[in-house]
Amino acid sequence: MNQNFSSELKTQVKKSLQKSQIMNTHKSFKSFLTLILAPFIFTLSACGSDSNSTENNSNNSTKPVSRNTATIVKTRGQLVCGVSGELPGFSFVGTDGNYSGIDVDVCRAVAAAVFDDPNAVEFRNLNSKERFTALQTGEVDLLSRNTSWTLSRDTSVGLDFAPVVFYDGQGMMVNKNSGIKSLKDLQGKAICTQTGTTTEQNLADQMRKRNITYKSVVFEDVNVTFATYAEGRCEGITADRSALVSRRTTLPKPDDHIILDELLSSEPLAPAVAKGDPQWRDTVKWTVYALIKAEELGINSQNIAQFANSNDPEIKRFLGTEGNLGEGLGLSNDFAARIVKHVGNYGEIYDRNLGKQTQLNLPRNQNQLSTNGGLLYSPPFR
Ligand SMILES: N[C@@H](CCC(=O)N[C@@H](CS)C(=O)NCC(=O)O)C(=O)O
Repeated sequence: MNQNFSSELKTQVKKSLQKSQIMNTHKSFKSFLTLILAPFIFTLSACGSDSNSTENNSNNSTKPVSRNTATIVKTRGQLVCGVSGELPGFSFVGTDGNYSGIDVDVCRAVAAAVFDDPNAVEFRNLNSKERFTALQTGEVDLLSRNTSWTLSRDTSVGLDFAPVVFYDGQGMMVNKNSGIKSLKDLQGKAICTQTGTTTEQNLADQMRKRNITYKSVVFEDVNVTFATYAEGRCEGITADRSALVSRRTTLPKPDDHIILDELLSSEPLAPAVAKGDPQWRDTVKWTVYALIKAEELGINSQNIAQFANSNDPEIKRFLGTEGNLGEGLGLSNDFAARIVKHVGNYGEIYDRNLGKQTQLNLPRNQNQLSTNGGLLYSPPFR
């Protein structure tokens, strides 16, 4: 399915910029000021911005929650899933209000496991800065939003991560005609990025390491960040490579922009839940593993019915026709079958959102199964 995101994004960017100009709320007034003052608020320093101040939106004493999200979700009859909504291929809301993307499909897979209904999900758009608080306060049950697994997020920020759904790395995008070929060519130049991300921190680290002075231009709103770059007010823009590829499709002339070969970091993107809720953590964890295991076993949404009478013990356990693996998670024993039936296996999800037939056309590389040379691998279903 070939998707054209750019016209929908243009409308959203316009709305975002208009919102900044309306100034009828404190937040939009802040955005307005940020936009207007953008050229003046940058940090000019080899150390970049004060990286730790924006990463952990929460304070350092985040306590594990004591809630039973599985029960809350079941009682509500719906999963509330935090996504970005602004990244084609990962999580994107079209003008028709429909969500799509690999992160969105992870939410749907959890709903399929719990309710046998992939549509029992309410999506909430969260920007980089607000995402962790939304999880900690219980505003969302699950964060499935291009979020990098890091030590501090796993400890002081109070998250528990499910397995990685996309192995990524940070990249830098520049205009093809700028003559910029590597990070060192960005000496003294302005670089746009979004606050509350590992991106902001990695940029500071990498430039400091190379002794490169640059102007850090940071925004809370992804649309403003990319619009500022598109207007030529930043010579470079940095984000996860997948995000750069995704958002490049929304720029007025995507082919005018190139992503430099240099990689600034490793960014393992994984769903997360609030720490202190082991049953819910296991539910999300084994939902992701079910997607991977199904691909390992060659089971997909189209052929799953043919496996109903399989006499392979591993397949029987996986599909729940034998044993009681679901019970340990508080789920039906056919939870994995529900996931595959409704949402597909990992490969199907990847292909439909990021694969060759999409505008992103991201090669699977590290996101192949380990048997094909990648990093994806499921522990045994036994
Ligand atoms: N993976 C990095 C970066 C994630 C991130 O939030 N990237 C921005 C830049 S593209 C984004 O997705 N923004 C979308 C939004 O705010 O809705 C992290 O976890 O900190």
